[in-house]
Amino acid sequence: MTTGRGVSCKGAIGFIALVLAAGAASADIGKHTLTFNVMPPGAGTVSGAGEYCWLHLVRIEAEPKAECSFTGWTGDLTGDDNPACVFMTDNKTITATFADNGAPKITQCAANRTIMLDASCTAVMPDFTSGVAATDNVTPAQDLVITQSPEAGTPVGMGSSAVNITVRDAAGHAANCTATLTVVPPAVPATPVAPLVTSATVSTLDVKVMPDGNGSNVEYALFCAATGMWVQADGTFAAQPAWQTKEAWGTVTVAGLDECTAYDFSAVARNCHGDESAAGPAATLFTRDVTPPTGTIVINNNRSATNSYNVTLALTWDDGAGSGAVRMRFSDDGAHWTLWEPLAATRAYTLPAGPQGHRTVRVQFLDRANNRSAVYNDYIRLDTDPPTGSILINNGAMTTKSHTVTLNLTYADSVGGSGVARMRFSDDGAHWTLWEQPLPTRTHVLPEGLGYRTVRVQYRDGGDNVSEVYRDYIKVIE
Ligand SMILES: [Ca+2]
Ligand SMILES: [Ca+2]
Ligand SMILES: [Ca+2]
Repeated sequence: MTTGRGVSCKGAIGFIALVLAAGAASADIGKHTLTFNVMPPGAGTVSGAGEYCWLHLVRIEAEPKAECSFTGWTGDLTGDDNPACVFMTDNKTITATFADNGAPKITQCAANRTIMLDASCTAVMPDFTSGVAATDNVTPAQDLVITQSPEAGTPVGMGSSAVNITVRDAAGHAANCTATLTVVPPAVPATPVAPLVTSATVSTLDVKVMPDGNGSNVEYALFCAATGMWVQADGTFAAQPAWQTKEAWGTVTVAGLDECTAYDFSAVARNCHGDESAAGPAATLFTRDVTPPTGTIVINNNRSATNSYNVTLALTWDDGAGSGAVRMRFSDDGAHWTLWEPLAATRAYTLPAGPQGHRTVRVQFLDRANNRSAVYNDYIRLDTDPPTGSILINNGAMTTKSHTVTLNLTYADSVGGSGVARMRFSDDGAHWTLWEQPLPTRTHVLPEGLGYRTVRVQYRDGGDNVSEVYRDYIKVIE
């Protein structure tokens, strides 16, 4: 066998003579077609195809494409001579087979990509192959097989990782390139809106995390500035936050609260990566106030009696840490009350009409939560009648030699009166002693000189009613 472009077809002559001697059928004489197939398609070309006369000897030659080599003939010619001769005794179809020795060429590798962990902090490898462009000496671009490792859909964690791209031609030759996948944390959650705080009782409040646009995987913690602590899943407080999804929180009943106290709740959101939002605005609600206020009432600075229906009430009230007292009302009999009125520390009050005697004034206070205090009262004796009395000097003696005398005194107050509380004396009806304790007898020194001397007395009761002036006289002699 000879190879190379210098081959001739002379060696085939003897074979032709042999065919003639065999007496080929005359029907075989005429035009015959020589046809080539190329395997794999596009790996090379073959020269010599055409229509030839019977017994024509055709020189054929396979021309491999770049990075290809000729491997042999099949069909109506076998062997691997190249060039080769074909003796046209019939229509012939010959397949030239080439080897593809060239790897594909990647003209553009996949672009690097950055993806974000989703709300549940997972991510999968995206498809990098669609971004790859490659050519091959034989295999058409659309038939090149592009794969990646790790495969698309494989779970990936945070950080950067290499993605190996492989482009394979039909002959199995491969080219590689590398792209980088970077996985970053999920977005920091949006700042939550204020929670919904409802259903106040004396010691509990209901708190609900409200929708804020964050995904269902975002967790929340509930802070209470009033206590400086975090709400736990069971509604208690603790120093550390409890993280739960909105759904898991639902409506939590925060318990163990003080009565009538403001509690403010705000939410913080956290994603699966642990990134926390800013604290949202707070919502505040008071627990209920069920404790009534307390108070005091004093009539006329605690004097025991008065001679006037018009008195002054002094009032105090206290609702402790409660919602605060806001109203008061009054009653003379405990059955009929004035309208609720604004609080005042002092209030003019008119005692009920009627005979003199004790008057009781009752007060009640109201807090913002509508709790009524107990009834507090004070009483004072209304005394409108002045006392009565008498005076005798030295038991009614007509004369005396001494200027020092004894006054005999009687005094009384009317029924229901406050009683005689004071007395005073005067020698001239213009100048009086100070009011003093009443006693049945009292020593008195008459003005100097001889003659008639009159001593005057006045009595005063607990209601400051002053009696008329009672008097007696005596003659001072030598
Ligand atoms: Ca190739
Ligand atoms: Ca209260
Ligand atoms: Ca009186």
